[in-house]
Amino acid sequence: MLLYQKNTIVMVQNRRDFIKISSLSAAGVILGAPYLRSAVSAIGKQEALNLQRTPTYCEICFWKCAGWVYKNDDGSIKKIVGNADDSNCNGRLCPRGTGGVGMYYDEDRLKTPLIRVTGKNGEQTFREASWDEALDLVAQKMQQIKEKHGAECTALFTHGSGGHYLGNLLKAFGSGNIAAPSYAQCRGPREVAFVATFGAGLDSPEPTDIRDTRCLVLIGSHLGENMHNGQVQEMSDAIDKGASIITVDPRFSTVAAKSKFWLPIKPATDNALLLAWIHEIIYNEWYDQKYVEKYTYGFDQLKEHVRNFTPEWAFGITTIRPEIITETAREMANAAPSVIIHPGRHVTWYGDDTQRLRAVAILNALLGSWGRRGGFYQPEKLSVPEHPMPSFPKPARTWRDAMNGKYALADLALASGVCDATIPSPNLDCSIKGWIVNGTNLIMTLPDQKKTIEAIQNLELLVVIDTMPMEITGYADVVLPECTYLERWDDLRVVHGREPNIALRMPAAEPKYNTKPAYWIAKELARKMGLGAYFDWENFEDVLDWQLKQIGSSLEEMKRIGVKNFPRESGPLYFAEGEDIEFDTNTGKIELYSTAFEAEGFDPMPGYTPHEEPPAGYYRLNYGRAPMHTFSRTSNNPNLTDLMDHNVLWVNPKVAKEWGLSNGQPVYLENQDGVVSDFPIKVRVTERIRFDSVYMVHGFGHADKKLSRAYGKGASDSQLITKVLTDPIMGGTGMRGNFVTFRFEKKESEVKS
Ligand SMILES: Nc1nc2c(c(=O)[nH]1)N[C@H]1C(S)=C(S)[C@@H](COP(=O)(O)OP(=O)(O)OC[C@H]3O[C@@H](n4cnc5c(=O)[nH]c(N)nc54)[C@H](O)[C@@H]3O)O[C@H]1N2
Ligand SMILES: Nc1nc2c(c(=O)[nH]1)N[C@H]1C(S)=C(S)[C@@H](COP(=O)(O)OP(=O)(O)OC[C@H]3O[C@@H](n4cnc5c(=O)[nH]c(N)nc54)[C@H](O)[C@@H]3O)O[C@H]1N2
Ligand code: SF4
Ligand SMILES: [Mo]
Repeated sequence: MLLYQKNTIVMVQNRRDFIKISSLSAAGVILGAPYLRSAVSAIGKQEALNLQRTPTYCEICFWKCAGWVYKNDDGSIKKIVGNADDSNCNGRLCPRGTGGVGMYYDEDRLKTPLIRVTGKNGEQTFREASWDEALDLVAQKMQQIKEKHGAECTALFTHGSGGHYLGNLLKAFGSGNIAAPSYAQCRGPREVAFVATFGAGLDSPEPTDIRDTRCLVLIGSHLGENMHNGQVQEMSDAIDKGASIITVDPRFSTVAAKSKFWLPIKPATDNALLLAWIHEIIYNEWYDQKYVEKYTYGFDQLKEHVRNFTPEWAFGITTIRPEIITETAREMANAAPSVIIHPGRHVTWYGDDTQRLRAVAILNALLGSWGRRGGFYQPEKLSVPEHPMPSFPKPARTWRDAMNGKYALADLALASGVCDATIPSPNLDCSIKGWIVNGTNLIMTLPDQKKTIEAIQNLELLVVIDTMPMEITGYADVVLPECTYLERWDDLRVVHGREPNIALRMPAAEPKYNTKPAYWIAKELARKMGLGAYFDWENFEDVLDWQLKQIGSSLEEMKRIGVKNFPRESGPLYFAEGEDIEFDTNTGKIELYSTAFEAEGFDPMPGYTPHEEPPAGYYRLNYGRAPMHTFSRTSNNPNLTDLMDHNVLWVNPKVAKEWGLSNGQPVYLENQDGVVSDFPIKVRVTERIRFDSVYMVHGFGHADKKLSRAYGKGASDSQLITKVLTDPIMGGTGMRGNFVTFRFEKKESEVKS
């Protein structure tokens, strides 16, 4: 815990009580005009305010659709619409993107920098601070950590635009620990699996050629509830054109209703289904023989490997009838190569996820869909040069050194790994001592909240840069309020789609309250830390203009058009018939048999391992997305809470009957480790979920009263995910191995104040 006294920092204790930011507003400290004025001058008087519409790209999720912001006569924001020239959205935003306005108007926003202080009786609170004071404190504390432990004992957790500037700051400081939960808690396993197979990852937007596909296989991926805009649009076009959809999901998802086949698989058994599909496609000779012969490595080993993985074998595991397994395999083969076995995006499920995604990649390879129309196209590789800056020092150690040789195949830092490396252990030379957390609500995002909080208690500094008083801000030593994406410049958005394009984000309004953009925060911190040379520019507009001029555009042009499309330069979208191709793998081939996995001591071909099943009276906790919300970040957004303000618990009628549950009845949930949900969640009795699972939308159940619309609404899946199934190959944190039972009341001792 830090105290700030006459420019010195005194460590008074290591305990961090969660501070409800609401205590501040109760004290009635409201910002005065001087703060506002300083914010305006920092951004510069914007001619933006005179434009009828200003370009932006959305930050409500990371599909990053480009749009136009329209304003009222008084300069306040009226609405956001899609930019018709943008391939990510084709002029149409999703409900969340339209509702992004609510983020700007949310009166619960963070309003000014805050510093944790301890009162006489040991009670911890935040007090308001000026930017100068708050940033001085951060800079001094970072310097102290550097002197005491080394710069490499600091880390950045990030999601969203600010990560680039803050990442550069951290690298300049001497640390390479830059982690995003959107990797080890999201798409990491599929990237590693596809790199091992095709020598290329998938990135975002994924190069799935859905628009021209004839068969789309969705394993878990619940497109339509998962509202990644361009993909959902392409899927509905493909359906209109007669493509068949095969959905594998224990839940009757929105897209299951549009599917030719819905396979209500027993949860945690997908690997068995995938192996049986591979078996059927190989042994019925439905694979693309020319493609497999020319481009792949290890076919004979694979054929032998899957010999006994028959549909009959898989039936016993998955509950999917053998004839359906064969029929769906034939459906895919009939469409090949215009078939996509979709890799999904949030794939950290059961700890064997990289191998599941290997099976997905192998299926695509056998059907010849990689590099083919209606399968996976070859993405463009446009890049925008970085504004000149000195090279970064080499960090003395990185998060990887703390992993003791594990997860060598992970291509990005693991947020969970950095969190682990913050808890002192005999295996660590030095645990991490300082965190900067930007735009990621780690308490709701990393599984096993107790561990995250334990890590936080070991820190000497926790800085949180956020727009809202979310769970993570309550643990901060210093809270730095960022202005919303509608009030700031940011890096150019670069899309490597079929054709490359860029989009501009510029402020549509002046920052409300005493908030600042992340680039400004990074630059100011750099200056205070003696690293100003890395941010050698006056205004961020100048950086953008310089970058744009390098690629034949200008800021002036981009303000007018918002999105600029460039001609494709990376060659054709699809492989030519018989073309010689060198894949970026050890063998130069598509590896059905992974030499990279073998070298690391992992199975070179995916197998099947059974997973734990729910004990009697417990149900597997399943979770997913709702079209009108993004994670926990929108759950207080006034426009979006109008559409949905709480989550509900899907319960199969058989289970409901057994427990005497009725529609709308509130229940608490208790997991296998005895953790009881903070709040009750209302039951929704529905045939759409299997009897062995329950389902809820992630991101609800906030426990901070300062979130006036989200507080106490529904339950938090994150709170109940205490058991983590870690992927041995890349360290992804499987989160679907948790089981819950129903509770009708809580004991007094379980009620949090
Ligand atoms: N509206 C909205 N859209 C979003 C987001 C958002 O927050 N809101 N977030 C975006 C992000 S970052 C991501 S990563 C994606 C996530 O979206 P997806 O990648 O589509 O997520 P999944 O976890 O694959 O999908 C959840 C589905 O998996 C099913 N499922 C659960 N267990 C199993 C199982 O054992 N086997 C199978 N086959 N299915 C199972 C669930 O029933 C549910 O329908 O969504 C993106 N799009
Ligand atoms: N239990 C559970 N855990 C999950 C998932 C799940 O479904 N269930 N999904 C996983 C997946 S797929 C992903 S990608 C991750 C995502 O996890 P995160 O990236 O952590 O997403 P959020 O929880 O929405 O946290 C976003 C935070 O950013 C803040 N924020 C919003 N806009 C801005 C901004 O402009 N600037 C700044 N500085 N802050 C901003 C929000 O207020 C919020 O505190 O979570 C993973 N973890
Ligand atoms: S999909 Fe929706 S929330 Fe995501 S960037 Fe596009 S408009 Fe915004
Ligand atoms: Mo994600």
